[in-house]
Amino acid sequence: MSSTQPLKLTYFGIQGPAEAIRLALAVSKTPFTDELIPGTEWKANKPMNSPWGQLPYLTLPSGEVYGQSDAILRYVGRLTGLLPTDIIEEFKVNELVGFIQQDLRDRKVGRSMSIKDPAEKAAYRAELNDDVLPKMLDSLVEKMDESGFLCLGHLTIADLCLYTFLNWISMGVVDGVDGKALVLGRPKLLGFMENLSGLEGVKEWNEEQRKGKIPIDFRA
Ligand SMILES: N[C@@H](CCC(=O)N[C@@H](CS)C(=O)NCC(=O)O)C(=O)O
Repeated sequence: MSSTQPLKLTYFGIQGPAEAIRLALAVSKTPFTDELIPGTEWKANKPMNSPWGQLPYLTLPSGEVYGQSDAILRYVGRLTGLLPTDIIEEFKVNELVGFIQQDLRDRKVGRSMSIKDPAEKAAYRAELNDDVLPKMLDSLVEKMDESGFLCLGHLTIADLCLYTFLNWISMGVVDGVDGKALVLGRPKLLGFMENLSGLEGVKEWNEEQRKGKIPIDFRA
């Protein structure tokens, strides 16, 4: 790849852990190629250029390739100003990113994806929906300020993580979890989603880039 080419993010044609990265690039108007790999192509050709045998991965203009979604998100966050350079501000953002990505997305909702037994899965999801997620989301809401963002009074990668997580659980793809109700029942969270959805770059990305390709909005 020549140095005149933009960043290239390679992932499946779903939101997953790539969507916060895509949004960070989109809202900051950083040119990038959004390479969407069909599952069949991945199965036939993996690991392609992936350094960890997984998607997503990011190809830099220099041709260097890096994986791991959180590392890519933080790199892109720094590149776009959505991850502050001040060490304490960065700490605040990363603390929220950890809670959203590791605890909410991976340890709680993500873990339920691998439960094979239908009864066990239904019971786990019911507890998730009725008890675990409400408590975790309430603890997040308590920490939010009045700015409409999670912290620092402006958009950061933590906001994009929460926005994409809440969109995901609101799409009806996680059976037993009513993400829409969890958002609609919390005015501050609803305000957050309205704020994020209305940001010029997010709106543009959702309307223009995603139309008909990937479901994008918690109300859809
Ligand atoms: N820790 C990795 C996990 C990536 C991951 O689990 N990728 C999945 C898709 S979300 C994948 O590549 N699955 C296909 C495969 O493993 O062959 C990251 O955050 O980037």
